[in-house]
Formats: sequence, C-alpha cells, structure tokens
Amino acid sequence: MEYNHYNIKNDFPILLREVRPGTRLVYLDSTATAQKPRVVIDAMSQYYELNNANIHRGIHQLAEEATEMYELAREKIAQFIHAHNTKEVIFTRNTTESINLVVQTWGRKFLQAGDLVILTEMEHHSNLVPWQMLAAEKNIQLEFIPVRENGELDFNHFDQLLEKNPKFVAFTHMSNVLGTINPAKEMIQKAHAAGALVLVDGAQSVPHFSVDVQDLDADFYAFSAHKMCGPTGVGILYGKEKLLDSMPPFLGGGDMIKKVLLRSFKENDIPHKFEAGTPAIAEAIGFGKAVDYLTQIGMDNIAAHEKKITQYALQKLKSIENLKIFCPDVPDRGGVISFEMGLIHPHDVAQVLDHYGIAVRAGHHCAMPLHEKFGLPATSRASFYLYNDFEDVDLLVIGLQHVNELFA
Ligand code: 7TS
Repeated sequence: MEYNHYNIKNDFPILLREVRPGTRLVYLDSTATAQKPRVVIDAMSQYYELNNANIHRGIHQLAEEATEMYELAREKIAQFIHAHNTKEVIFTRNTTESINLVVQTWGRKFLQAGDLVILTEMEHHSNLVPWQMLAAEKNIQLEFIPVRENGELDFNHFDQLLEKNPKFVAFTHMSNVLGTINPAKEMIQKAHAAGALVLVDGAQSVPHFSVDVQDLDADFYAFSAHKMCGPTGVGILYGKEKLLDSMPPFLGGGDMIKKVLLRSFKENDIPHKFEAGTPAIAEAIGFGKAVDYLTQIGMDNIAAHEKKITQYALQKLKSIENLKIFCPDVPDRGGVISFEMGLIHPHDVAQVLDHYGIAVRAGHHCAMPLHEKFGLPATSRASFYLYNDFEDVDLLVIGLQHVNELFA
C-alpha cells in the first residue's frame, strides 16, 4: 500500500482540530501516548451502543457477543506479535502492570536472596521500580548495563555481567528518551546462553516496528495499547506458555479461578489465570481495531516513514542555534529526539511551543537515572509517529527559532 501521511492525518479527528485560533495541532508527543484513529473510537462506541455486557459469564446473546469480540481482539494481538497461541497473550492495564505482574509472580516465586537481575541504565521507571521493590524485600542483586556516550548500551559490560550467572535480564527494546533500538534478539540469545530468562519492555517498539516474539525468543514481552493508536487502560503481557503455567496468579478474584471454597481456590488456566475481575472490554476491542489499522498500513511502512521523518528532523534541528540533541548519533534509532537549549528550561521550551500548537514533552520522561548519568535534570522531547509529516518538523523548527528569539 502506498504510504500517504496526508490521508493518514485525516484518519485522526484530533489532528484536524485547532489548539489556538488559526493554529493546527502539531502533535509530537506520541511516545507519551499516541492519538486514536476514528475507526478505533467508533469500534468502542459501537460496542457500547450494541454489544455491551460482561464477558465469560452470562449466556445471554450480548454476553456471548462481548466475549467473542474480546477474545477476537486477543487473537488479533497474538497474530500481530506472532505469538504461538492466544493463551500466551494476557490483557493487563498497561506495560507497567505487565512488568509488575512478572516481577510479583515469577520474580517472587523463583528469585532468592543473592540472585542477580540485570537491567539497563536507559530503563523507564516502570522497568526499574518494580525490580527495586522486590530487590529490597528479597535481597536480590540488581546490576545495570551502562549507556555509552553515543546512546548505545555497553555490550562488553553486558558480557561481563552475564558471567556472574544472572537469573533474569530485563531491558527496553527502544529507549523512550534517546530512541535507541536495542538489538533484542542478540541480547536474548546471550542471556539465554548464560541461563537467564528475559523480559523485553516493548512499550516503544511494538507501536513502531514489526515485532516477532517467537523469532526474538523473548520469554516475556510487555506493551501498551495507548501508544499504538489504541485506548488507554489496556496493555499486554506476552509470556511463553510453560512459564506462565509455572507462575502463581497476580491478582485474586473473579474469572481467574476454576473453583473456590471458603478457604482455598483452584486457579484457572492461562490466560484467564492472570485476568482477575471485569477487564477493560471496550478498550480491548478498540485495541484489536488499532492492530487492524496498523496492519492495514503496514508496520514496515510505518517504520520506514518514521525513519525518514526522524532523519529529516535530526538534520533540521542541527541548524538551530543553542540546541543540543541528547545523543544525536545513535546508530539505530526510532522517532524520538530529546534535546536541551542551553540555559532555557525545557518547560519554557515546551510552553513556548505550545503557544504555536506544538505539543512536545519536557521533563525526565520517567527515566531519571538516564538523565542523571548525563548530568541533565530534564530535556525537551519531540517524538514522531505514522501521522507526522515533514511540515510538522518544519513547524517545530520555526517554533524553536521563536524560543531562541524570546529568550535571547
Ligand atoms: N516503558 C517504556 C519504554 C515507556 O516509554 C513507557 C511509557 C512505559 C514503559 C510505561 O508505559 P505505561 O503505558 O505503562 O505508562 N513512556 C512514557 C513517556 O515516555 N512519556 O510518557 C509515558
């Protein structure tokens, strides 16, 4: 299919609105959350208008329809990431909950005092804090693969850490600050060779390029719908069937059981074992629609488009006085560019840009240790997705020139 970002923009109602009179929205914050195409919004309202019922419970017509739609969404997502079967695809609330699920079930059961878990210095807080919580409780050792000056992980150091007999390795497939795409397949191979299991934080990868969990041989893979044109409130934990079977449930309640006595219960089979309580049904259905939408456009087309926009933006941003890109030469990068502008505070940068309808994020982007390492309290960040075009970049550049003029 021919990639046409002008047509794509038209699929997203919000991108057609003005944020100030005469100023169209230039949305450059998709790393935080992506906008939603009309097909996703419609699928969710149609569900509420026509099919709303609780799932896996009633035998009435609506309950059957809702259950079927929910399970169909699971099938679509399983296919999208090339999972072996749908039992390996667990609906959670988001990436954060998916990671916490692994830490609190697999980690709590299989890790013991003194065991080593390897993380990286570029992790989002959601792949740090859950491990820190368990480490403090169970006296588990945490070690970190350093980030080099060029924004890549230090693979020599990783090799050294692997010699220490780690039990688990968890890392992000793509950095939400630097855009670095980590060589997940090689890292997983090495970790497996050292006898460790691997969780990949896919919050920034699944939305932006094709991911095949079987080819990667990931043991666990976590991502969120809202960063891939789907709604908030729903995410996925992919896990290998054998591992998921070996793990205790996360939350207790309805749907995750086969049988309950007053003092005990028998847990349900996967994936239901990990889906206690009424889930985000409309959101799961919207998620399925988002996957349809992305598939129709083609993940390879999306990735290629984002590469072009990012290269264009890197080039253009270099022309701006006083602007320093945070790791401009990462060899393999996605559509995320963080930068600083001398003494101008990132919040001021974002505020001036907002005046022109340009949405960027300012702060530590939930990666405080990474900022700390490079001596930066905060950065501004522009990120790109399938609906961004060259004009968005041009408007960003003009906006940044205004920032310089204003604070000169
Ligand atoms: N991991 C990475 C790499 C992320 O970028 C994010 C969200 C998460 C995990 C957490 O995802 P959630 O859906 O559970 O919240 N990143 C960002 C960001 O960069 N700005 O806002 C959220």
